[in-house]
Amino acid sequence: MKRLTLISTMAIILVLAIGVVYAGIGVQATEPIAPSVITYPATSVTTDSARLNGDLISLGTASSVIVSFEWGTTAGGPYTNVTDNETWEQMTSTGSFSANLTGLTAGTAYYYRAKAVGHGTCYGQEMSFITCIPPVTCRWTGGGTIGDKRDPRETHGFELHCNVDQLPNNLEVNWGGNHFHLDALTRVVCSDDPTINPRPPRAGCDTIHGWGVGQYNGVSGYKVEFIFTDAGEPGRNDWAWIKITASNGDTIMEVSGFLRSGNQQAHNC
Ligand SMILES: [Ca+2]
Ligand SMILES: [Ca+2]
Repeated sequence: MKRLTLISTMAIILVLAIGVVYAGIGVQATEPIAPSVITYPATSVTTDSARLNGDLISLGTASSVIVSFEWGTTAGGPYTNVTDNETWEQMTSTGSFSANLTGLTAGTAYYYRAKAVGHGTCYGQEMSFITCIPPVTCRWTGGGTIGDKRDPRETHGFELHCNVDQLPNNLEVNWGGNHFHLDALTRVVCSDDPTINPRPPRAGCDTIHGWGVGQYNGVSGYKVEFIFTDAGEPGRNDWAWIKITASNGDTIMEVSGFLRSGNQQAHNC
């Protein structure tokens, strides 16, 4: 009887030992596996903002994974910023995710990578984008007479903005008893001509090219296109071109040249 009891006890110990071994194998089978993530190109890039995109392609062994982005202005890192807590996302299944960056500097390269934290941490490849350069915005005032003394006397005066919605936008042109009055600026482009170097530079642009509609001798429906440059002071190196056309395309007047008198002045807004 005692012998049987001893055998039974040994059998129980053996079964327990095998159980422990199997349990050990079971732990090994569920060893943690880190998630996998891909960095995608940025979208909605503006002068001061962008959207970063990523894709969680595997959760690994975790039931949920926290995704975010590391970003900065140095290629290859170190990435000095992490998308803030509000844009952190806890994902319980694979899929895409994104985060919006704001307050960025215009015309600057940014580098970023997606990050996923589950049972371990993984990173996507680095991607980059460059924020847009803002359009030049200036205000223009002045006027004068275009051409030399052989040309018919023309005078013009204006206050204009490099934005059709930024008012006022006024232009008056007088020649030979005729006059043109700008009713609305319909398009405008301001730029910085590298060959024009006003000293000192007072504005981010030295050239304004505009299109508009207005009245010729009090009658509406006429078009104007013009270019004015500011080469500093006095205004004799400032250049101007004005063309006024009827609705059928006929040229009413066109004049161009350096200023005989007056001054055209670009200002920062
Ligand atoms: Ca210039
Ligand atoms: Ca000038």
